[in-house]
Amino acid sequence: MALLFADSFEHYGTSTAARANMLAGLYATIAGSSQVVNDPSVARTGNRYYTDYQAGGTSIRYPTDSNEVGAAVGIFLPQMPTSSAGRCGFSIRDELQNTIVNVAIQPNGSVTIERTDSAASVIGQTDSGLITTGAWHHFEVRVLQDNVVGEVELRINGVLELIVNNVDLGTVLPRFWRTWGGSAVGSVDRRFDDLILWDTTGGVNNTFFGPARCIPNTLASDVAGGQWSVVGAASGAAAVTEGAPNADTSYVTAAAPGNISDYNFSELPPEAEAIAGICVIGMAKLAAGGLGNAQISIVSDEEVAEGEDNVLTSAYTYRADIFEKDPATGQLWTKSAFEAATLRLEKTA
Ligand SMILES: [Ca+2]
Ligand SMILES: [Ca+2]
Repeated sequence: MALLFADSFEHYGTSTAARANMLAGLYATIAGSSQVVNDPSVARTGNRYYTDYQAGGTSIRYPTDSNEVGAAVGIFLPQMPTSSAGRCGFSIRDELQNTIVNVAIQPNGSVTIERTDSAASVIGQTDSGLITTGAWHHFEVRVLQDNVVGEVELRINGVLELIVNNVDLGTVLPRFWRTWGGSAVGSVDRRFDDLILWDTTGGVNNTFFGPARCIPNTLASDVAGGQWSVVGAASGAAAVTEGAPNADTSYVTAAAPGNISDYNFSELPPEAEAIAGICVIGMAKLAAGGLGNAQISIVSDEEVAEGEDNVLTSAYTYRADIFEKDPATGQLWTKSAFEAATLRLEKTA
């Protein structure tokens, strides 16, 4: 595993409903007035992006215990911070949400690496003028947490801008990626799209992704013979593919362990030539008390890449599965192989 999570913010809904949905299983904290915005003219991929206000941050948990992690994200600022105290960006934090490093955009368009939330703790700074308003910039950082040989490497739009070696980055493992703004960031609007989290433990995707995109894909149609029932929609694919979860309005359901349904993906855009991996984010619950498991897998040329066997509860909960390699080849996905593959739902218990 190296690609850990990917999000284009397309399926949580918008505004306050999105905040509640994001907190149903994946994100750990959401700042009070932040939201998903539906604005295709600004979004870097799909129709939507995430925007953060205030100094409080939105965080998502790294699912692994790695001391070396990476984060890639597109950031768009409508206006620059007007003071150093209003600088903004994101953090890598530990289990207690203590900062390991901040990546902060300064009023002069430089990017600083801070060891703590104090502006006095800068351990690296790029040239000025690197970040401009009104355009998406691709930020990617690698953090090696160590209290003697800690490292931070920063790339902007795929270009190495900063590397800091042999710094004390504490004794606690990275655990969260978190949006961040200084004490005076106020109502400055920071926009995020195409968030990718990774670590260095895998055979693929264990280093910088470059200016990658998280392209949203939806289920196009049902494969005949599916054993899950469809409620509230014309097809299973339509029931589970939405711009916002609609709870018990439309869904697919299975009663018997072993029930399987397969679904076809939509075509990818022509520019999707290299595929680093597939992140499937699904929301599920038990319809009644008791026990029940469900699994999301991907089937390619009759070979199955299995996702987690999830123990469900009676609360709708988001979970994410990563499929880095085509199970038919053991290699990264190609566009044609992905488009020929199917998504499988199985009630496993
Ligand atoms: Ca998006
Ligand atoms: Ca639905």
